[in-house]
Amino acid sequence: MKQQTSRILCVGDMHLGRVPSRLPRNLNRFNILPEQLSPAAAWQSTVQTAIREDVDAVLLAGDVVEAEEDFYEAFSLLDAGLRELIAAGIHVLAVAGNHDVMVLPRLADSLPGFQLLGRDGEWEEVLLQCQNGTSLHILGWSFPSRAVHLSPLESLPTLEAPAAARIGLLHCDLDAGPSPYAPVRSAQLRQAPVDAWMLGHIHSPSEFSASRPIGYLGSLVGLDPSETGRHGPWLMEVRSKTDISMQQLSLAPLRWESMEVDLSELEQAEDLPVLISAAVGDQRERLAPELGETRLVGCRLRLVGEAPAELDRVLAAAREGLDDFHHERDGVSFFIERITNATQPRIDLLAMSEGQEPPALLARRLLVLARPADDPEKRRLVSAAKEDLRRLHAQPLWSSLGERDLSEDYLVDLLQRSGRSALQDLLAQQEVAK
Ligand SMILES: [Mn+2]
Repeated sequence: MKQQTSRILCVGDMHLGRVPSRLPRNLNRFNILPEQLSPAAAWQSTVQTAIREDVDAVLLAGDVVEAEEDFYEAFSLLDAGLRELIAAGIHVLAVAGNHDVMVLPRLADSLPGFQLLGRDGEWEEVLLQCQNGTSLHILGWSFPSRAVHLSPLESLPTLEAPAAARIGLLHCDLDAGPSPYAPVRSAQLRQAPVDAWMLGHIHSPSEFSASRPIGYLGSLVGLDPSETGRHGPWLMEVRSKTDISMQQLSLAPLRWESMEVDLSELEQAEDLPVLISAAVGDQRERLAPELGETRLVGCRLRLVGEAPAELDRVLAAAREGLDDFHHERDGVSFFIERITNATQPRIDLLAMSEGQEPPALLARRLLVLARPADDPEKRRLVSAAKEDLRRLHAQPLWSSLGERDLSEDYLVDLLQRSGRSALQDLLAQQEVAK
């Protein structure tokens, strides 16, 4: 017998009307218009996807619009998309978040087929008939005012566990302690007879568990550089009450990434732009399988490791030229939003190794470690480290480390990294003491 599956598209915080911040100044060089990157563009492609995929329902988890005042444009885009969905025979249900207390009730009153759940802060449940003859319960609660200090779960009526799956739709502040945004504890959600909770409010999407998904859908588009990674609606497939899967669709046209670039191996500062280009290219390769409908990726770079001489000068020039940076492949463009410098100064080990102070002794050992493998002094250092680590691993506390293969390469790398880190610490202490 064919498995009976209901399919629902779940949409998190859209904030229609908001323009993503920190976009590059001259977007036109990417052949992209700002409105193609907006939540409204993502909403339109969400609507098209719902129709193409012929889903049973679209659920909106609140904060659908950014501002209740001055939202005429957002309102008409929302309205147009909802009408398309309804005309295609798709159920559309929403709960209001703290941003759309007024707008959603008004829209629900004027648009038959668009259903607001849990108006005035009263829990409400509807039974959806799906295309394959199955049904689903959708349970929801809407913000009655912009601030709600009590957990909505406190007023959840006693519910029977129905035969069909029950999906909860709620805008709330999860496990955040006291909050004006409907504070809720995970335990409360788990205790309720609800098979999946789709939440709005926090913009970073959750990892959903395989059997009983509970978590945040995330913003539909990353609205600023802190909203990194994949964003988009989630396709939920309900096979039974205990078999509900979630898959996020990469429909957001704009994506933010934060990346670390290690300068330790960079011989001269002049090569910084080449290293940055290569790092962005690598990132593109990593992201390729999940770029979906992404058009533009904004990268926030953090430089780490030991910096070569003259980095500041080259970095200043690189920052000046950021507007010209452009990496484009297969229709996806990358730009650099910001570069922060978290490097440490590179140590001149040779100069440092003069003298008898602890930093000098450490610097001399690091120089020894850089010699060829057959150098007798290096061999002594490495085998002493091997003995120490063996003894350590034999102790019960460290036994979980197991029988690590203490190869020469591993040991040299470990000693170099820990030695350099200790030397940086010693030098920093000296700076403070000065
Ligand atoms: Mn919110």
